[in-house]
Amino acid sequence: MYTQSFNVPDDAGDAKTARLKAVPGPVDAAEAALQAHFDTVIDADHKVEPRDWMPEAYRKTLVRQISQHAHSEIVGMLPEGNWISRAPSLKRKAILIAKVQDEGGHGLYLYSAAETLGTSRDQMLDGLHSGKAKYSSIFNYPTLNWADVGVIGWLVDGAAIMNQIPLCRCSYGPYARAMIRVCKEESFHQRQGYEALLVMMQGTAEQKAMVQDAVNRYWWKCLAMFGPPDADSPNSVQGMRWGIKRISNDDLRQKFVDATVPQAEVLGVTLPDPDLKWNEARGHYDYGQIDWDEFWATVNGNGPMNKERLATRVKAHEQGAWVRDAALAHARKQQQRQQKEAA
Ligand code: BYC
Repeated sequence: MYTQSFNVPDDAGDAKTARLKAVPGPVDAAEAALQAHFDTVIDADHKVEPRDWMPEAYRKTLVRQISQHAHSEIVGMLPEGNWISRAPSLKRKAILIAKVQDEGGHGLYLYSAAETLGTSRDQMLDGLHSGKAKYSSIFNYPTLNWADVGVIGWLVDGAAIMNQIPLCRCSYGPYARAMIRVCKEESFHQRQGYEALLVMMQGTAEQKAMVQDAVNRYWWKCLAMFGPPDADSPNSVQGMRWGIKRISNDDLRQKFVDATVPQAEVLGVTLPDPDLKWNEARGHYDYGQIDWDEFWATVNGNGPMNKERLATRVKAHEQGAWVRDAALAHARKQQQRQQKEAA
């Protein structure tokens, strides 16, 4: 369904991309040589590695984006995790456990990638738990029925893959390499969600209505996942210049709409947008207005589930303290033993 084939070349000649790439150069002469080498690496599409010099703003942008991404993965475990004990069959339960566990793994790869930039995991988690750090808006909505689990796989993971495949070519090596593995696993997540919905759509009228209801509630929130419109996206200029972002928020959103409409048709659901129609001249689907006020309210902590999600995360972290302490004590013991043996 969604594969690496979505990884299209950058639209370098496009006027919008050229505008997004126009960022100021270094401020003083001392930095100029380092900056020039860094620019050569970026322009040649080579990777920047942790040992390399990088502009402070590049480091900061990466820490911001990668840590937000990591937080999204682990907060993203919660809405679906709620359904593990209520999955309708052993098969669905096993699939869901595997998926939720994968999301935890994605969070760990991403925290590790961010740590290579000199930020500790404790600092990042403090940011999340104190409510200062962002995570994806989509996880602040409730999962009301079993169809929501399928729709999260189909649409939420589908939107995530669309956003994340270009990140496999991100200029920062550790992030790009983490994303390759993440995308392979997300592809399975998306397919399992779609397959679960296909089965429900062959079921009773009530099951079909559950799927349609879940699609109605999640569709617009998934479109907002790609971030604000390009014109209102303060970080895109830097992100695009540095090869962190490869495709703009609006372009990815459009790709997602274009890919999803035929899938909805096969599934037999209606996407809840009266303005959704094929535009022959553009070669894309037109779609209606996203409620950006609602999006920002959610991003700023006032969505329906923000407080509950954060409280659950903080509780899990506190209750896991003994595991971290035990692991550290074990590591210390092992180190002492090795030192004794070496002496
Ligand atoms: N939610 O200038 P912009 C998953 C913020 S997990 C919340 O366009 P940028 C999954 C943005 O951070 C999927 N906040 O920013 C897991 C910025 O605020 P700050 C997570 C959002 O960085 C489990 C401000 O709005 N994926 O798939 O250039 C189960 C202005 O935005 C959102 C990633 O994290 C949002 N939706 O572009 C199932 C991918 N959108 O930081 C599934 C990596 C925007 O200036 N991240 N904001 O205070 C990215 O690709 C980019 O960071 C974004 C935003 C496209 C999200």
